[in-house]
Formats: sequence, structure tokens, C-alpha cells
Amino acid sequence: MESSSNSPYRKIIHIDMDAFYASVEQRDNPDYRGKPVAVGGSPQGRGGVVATASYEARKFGLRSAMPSKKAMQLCPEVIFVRPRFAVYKEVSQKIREIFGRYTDLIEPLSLDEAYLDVTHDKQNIGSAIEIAQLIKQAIKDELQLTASAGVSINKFVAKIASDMNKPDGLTFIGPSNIESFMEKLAVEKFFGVGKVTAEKMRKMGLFTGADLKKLPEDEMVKHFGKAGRFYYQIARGIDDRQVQPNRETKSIGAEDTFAYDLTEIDEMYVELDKLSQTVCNRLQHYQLKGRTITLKIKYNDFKQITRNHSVRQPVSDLEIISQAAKKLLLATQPEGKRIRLLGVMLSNFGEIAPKQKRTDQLELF
Ligand code: DCP
Ligand code: MG
Repeated sequence: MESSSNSPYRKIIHIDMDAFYASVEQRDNPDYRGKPVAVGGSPQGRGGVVATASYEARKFGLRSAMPSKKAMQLCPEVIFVRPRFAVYKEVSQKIREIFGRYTDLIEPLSLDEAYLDVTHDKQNIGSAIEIAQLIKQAIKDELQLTASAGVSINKFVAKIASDMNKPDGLTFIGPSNIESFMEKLAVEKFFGVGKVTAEKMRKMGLFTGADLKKLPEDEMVKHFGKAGRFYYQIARGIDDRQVQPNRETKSIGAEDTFAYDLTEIDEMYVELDKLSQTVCNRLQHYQLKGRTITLKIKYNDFKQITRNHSVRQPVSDLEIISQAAKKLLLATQPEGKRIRLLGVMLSNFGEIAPKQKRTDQLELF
């Protein structure tokens, strides 16, 4: 990237640690090195899932969010390790300290991932590629861990780039390459495109960025709502989102649009359990507890409602969250309705509410 300060482009780096929890465990336990390791819930316990797998374990097909039982079947010699969040948090603080040597414009996305805006870096290095190299080297020397970096002129492309040469990668996609890069990109890689939207796009004959580019903006909005406008821009390599250093996580949630409408309470419960589990994993990942549990329902006529319930003590427990979600669902009289989307969300992080602030709504539960 040009070091001249009058370049019209921003210099954005996205850094993502490699097999984060598993690499920390391999670093701290020499016996685990070079071996398949899965960090997560035990395969004996009920509902245990893999948080992450070492690269050795990935060769057997082990992945994040896979049930631990399945992981054991795929790779019987895998070493299961319980997560040590306090250690991951400490490493996370140290990598942020390393980033802080080059810029204050740091937007952490999770414990192991952050955007950096180094358009005007503190040490006047000027080259974002060089800064990314220095950061990777510092992480190696000081923490004995590897990270992958993506360097570009905006957040979206930098994030895709950091994933391209994992582990220990550094990928630069400059202004002159962005357009051809976006054209080749599969639609499911686009920011905000989940499996249902991706399927819808493929059914419309849209497989890559080049296909998306053929649709005018109003068509995109017609088919994909507000997100359509964003896809329209991003397909052209335009992403003006700023790196936001003080962005607090305000809510953590998960939602799913179903391949067919749900009509039975039992199947709705199964989905709520799954969504609650995902939310719990994310809460744990961000080390957050929330006081408000929100349920989102979209019916087959696209009507959407949300219902919420607040508790005094911040929670992150699966049982409490899934029970609250189910009670909120029951209160909407779901019998005989057709539901195409369910979502569960936690918000209101942080402090315990004072007793007198308890609302009447609590009596519902
Ligand atoms: N994580 C989790 N549950 C998930 C996904 C991730 O608990 N479903 C945790 C474990 C990961 C960490 O978050 O170590 C970082 O997530 P990444 O998606 O960055 O995955 P990794 O760092 O493990 O691997 P990669 O090398 O692909 O980045
Ligand atoms: Mg990672």
C-alpha cells in the first residue's frame, strides 16, 4: 500500500488468530503439539460442542460448533480440552496492546479478532503491509502464537483477505485488485449473507459477485430488503464503514430462517434450544452476561414481533435463556401459527439491576 499520506484510500488491517483456543492450549501443553486437539464440551456430557479444533484435527473434518460426540467419531484419537477463558482473555488483552503500538483505531470483534485503521499510524511507518508483518512478528515473539492478517482499503475486503491464507498468512488486496476479487467471490462469503439468503441467491442464478453486480440497486432492495443496498455497494468493492474503536457490544443473538414454516410447538422448542445454545457460546466467547432476553418471531406473512423479559442478575446460562425464550414464545399463543423465523437475543450487559427496579413484567415468569 502506498505510504504517501495523500493517498485517497484508507489502510485497514484485519487480524485473526489461528485456531485460537486450540493454539493457546498447544502452546501451554507441549504434549498437545502436532496432535489433533478439540477445545470445548466433553463428548460424554450432554450437548457438548467443539469451540475450536487445532489444524491437525481439522484434517479429520473437526469444526467449530460440531457436537463433541461427532468429533470423537471422526477422530477417535482427538484430545479434548476444557476451555480456559481467563487465559484467552489475557492473550486477547496482550494482542490489543500490540495493536496499540501502531494505532488507537482498533475495533475488536471478539477475543481473537480486530480491525485496525492504520491510515495514519503512530510510528509513521506508512505501509499497512509492513505494520501487519510487524504485528504478526510481535505476536510470535511475545506470545508464541500465530495470527493471520488481511490488508486492504476497507473492512469487508480486509476480513475476507485475512481468511485466505490461514494459518500464519498475510494477504494484501490493493485498490486495483478489488474489483476482480469481488467478481470472483462466492455469494455466501458476502457480509451478512447467511445460508438462507445464499440459497435464495443461487436459486436466482446469483453465484458470485459478478452475478450480483448485474442487478440494479432497486432490484437488490426489492429482493433482499435493506441489506440489498449494502450488497449492491459491496459487490462494487465499496464499504465505507469506519473502524469504531469504542464500539460496545450491545446485544448478542442468533436467528434462523427455516426451510419450511414451523407449526408445532415441539419443533419450535427444538429450534429455540439450538438458538439458545449458539447465543450461550457467543456470550462465553465475548465473556458477557445479559439481563434482557429477547425473542423474535417472523410469521409466514412476514409480520414480525419481538418480546422480551428482563432478570435482575445478568445471565449466560443455557437453561435460563432457553426457558425464558420458550415462555416468551408460549405467551404469544403460537398454536396454529406458521413461523418462518425465530431469533433469541441477549442484551443489557453488565451491572446487576437494583432491586427496586424490578418490573411487573417479571411476575409473568
Ligand atoms: N469459537 C467458539 N464457537 C464457535 C466459533 C468460535 O467458541 N462457533 C471460539 C473458539 C475459537 C475462537 O472463538 O478459537 C475464534 O474463532 P475463529 O472463528 O477465529 O476460529 P479459530 O481462531 O479457532 O480458527 P481460525 O484459524 O479459522 O481463525
Ligand atoms: Mg481465529
